[in-house]
Amino acid sequence: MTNPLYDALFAPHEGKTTAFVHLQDGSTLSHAAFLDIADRTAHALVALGVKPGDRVAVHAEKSPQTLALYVACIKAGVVFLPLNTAYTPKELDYFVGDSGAVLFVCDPAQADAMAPIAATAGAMLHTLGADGAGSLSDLVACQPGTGFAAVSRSADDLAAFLYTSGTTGRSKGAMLTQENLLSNAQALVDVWRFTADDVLLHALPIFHSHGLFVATNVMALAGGAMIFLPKFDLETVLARLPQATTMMGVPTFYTRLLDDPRFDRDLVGHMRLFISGSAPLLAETHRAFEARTGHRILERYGMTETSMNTSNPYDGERRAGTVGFALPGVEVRVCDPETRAELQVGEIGMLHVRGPNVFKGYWQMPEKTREELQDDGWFITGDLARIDADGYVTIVGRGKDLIISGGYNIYPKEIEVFLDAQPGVKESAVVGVPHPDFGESVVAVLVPEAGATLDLAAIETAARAELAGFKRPRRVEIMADLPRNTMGKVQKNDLRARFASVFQPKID
Ligand code: MCA
Ligand code: AMP
Repeated sequence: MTNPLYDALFAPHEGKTTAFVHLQDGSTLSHAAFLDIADRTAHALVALGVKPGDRVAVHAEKSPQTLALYVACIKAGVVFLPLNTAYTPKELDYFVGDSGAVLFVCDPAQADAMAPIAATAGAMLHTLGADGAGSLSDLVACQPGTGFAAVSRSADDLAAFLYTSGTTGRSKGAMLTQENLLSNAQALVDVWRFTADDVLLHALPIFHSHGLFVATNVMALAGGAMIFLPKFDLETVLARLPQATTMMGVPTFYTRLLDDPRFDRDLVGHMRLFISGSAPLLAETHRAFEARTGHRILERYGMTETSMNTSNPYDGERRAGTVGFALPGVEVRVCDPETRAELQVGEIGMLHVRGPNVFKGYWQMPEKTREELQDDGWFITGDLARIDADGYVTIVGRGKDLIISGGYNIYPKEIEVFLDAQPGVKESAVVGVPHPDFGESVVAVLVPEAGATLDLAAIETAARAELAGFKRPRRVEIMADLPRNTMGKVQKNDLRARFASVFQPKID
């Protein structure tokens, strides 16, 4: 009986009394104590009737108990589906229903709002709060501790679902197998030299690939410890860095640190490694970071569908503005976006990736899967890139209409569909423009119907009710017409250029 992911990441640490999770309140959970909670949680899942292959949708704050629920799912052969805590009930309704989740775990404070969603989807509803309390925890507390026998899984069995939005239409559930997650964790521990001596400063959310798989799976495999913070809070991060050896973050983490003069060489001289990803790290941030701290940030590149694909080297040159080389076992190539023919070294085209990290497909979307995942295993990333003669990959742009704000993906189409439905709006266009804190932020251009006066306050209220906060336009502009080319296509480049500096600080 084997469960490759559990056997590699967690089984070796059963009974180990060294620290796994350091919490913000100063307390610590050992590997053994954490795995004890995971075992109890796995027993609770079974008691609830959750079976191998079932989906468990989780909309809960970051806590050791939420992480233990993830491990319990792996051990019980259940598919873990984490959901951004910022999602509104309207957004969650789709994910819970589409995934066919049998159990929906939410925050106790939101139980009333979530009950209709669970009822419609036919899912059981349980609660788990940031403090670890809730109806699920009550059930977990009555279960036996260690001794849950890992459910046998093959490498190809599903371990997790992560929804990613699409440039058109509905969000897609990316199905990730045990092998996808395990192969990536092994490659990253190897190339980034993680060991049991490492302490990772973990301030990322755990509902995305970055915080859950890259950070947590790597630390579990290495047998190290995490300083597990509920979110990125500058004061807390500055206070805890002296106890860490490594940190992973989105570029916003690093620009926020650089904005504070207390972040200096003395504070982080002891650190082994800073890693950045999820969004482009500006070359100027890379250089400013080195000048201030003496550390060269190691930038890597990945996607929800593939986990990590490339990384700058640990020992060699960490080249600013590039995302480094293909990871061991992963192939990358650049192809013509139309013909899909492979391009020459140095040419810009669509980046394709292939390897054990590449997902199994989109849940119940065989056509979408075929569009992006070729029969020969190559996945079309939607990112435009160049590979230099020495193998460094540079992401030069996106072939997909996508905004990345503070590491969160925002699909303009989704916001446009919402805006177009607002009273008095004839049409809309949503673009991302540079933002000093979030890298990019959202500008919405609204075209009113003839004679209509738009009620922007009402639109803002509706946006708060329907869209996760990070997706809301930070700036709304009204125009009589959208710029279009002769084919009638909206010229988003024109809009991006026109509003390029709306978020830039004014220089007097
Ligand atoms: C929060 N807000 C945001 C964002 N985050 N607005 C735009 N972009 C954001 N990223 C808004 C909230 O809606 C709220 O708005 C206000 O900011 C304050 O919320 P708060 O939570 O306090 O914000 P924050 O602490 O400033 O958060 C910024 C953050 C956070 C620390 C950068 O967004 C973050 O942790 N980002 C990491 C995302 C991540 O893990 N991405 C990995 C994806 P209002 O006041 O109006 O209500 S995985 C991935 O991309 C691939 C696989 C990869 O390669 O890793
Ligand atoms: P997600 O759908 O959340 O997995 O986001 C994946 C997307 O984030 C990729 O397709 C890229 O567009 C972007 N991304 C991730 N890491 C980087 C990076 N280091 N540089 C540039 N873009 C990145």
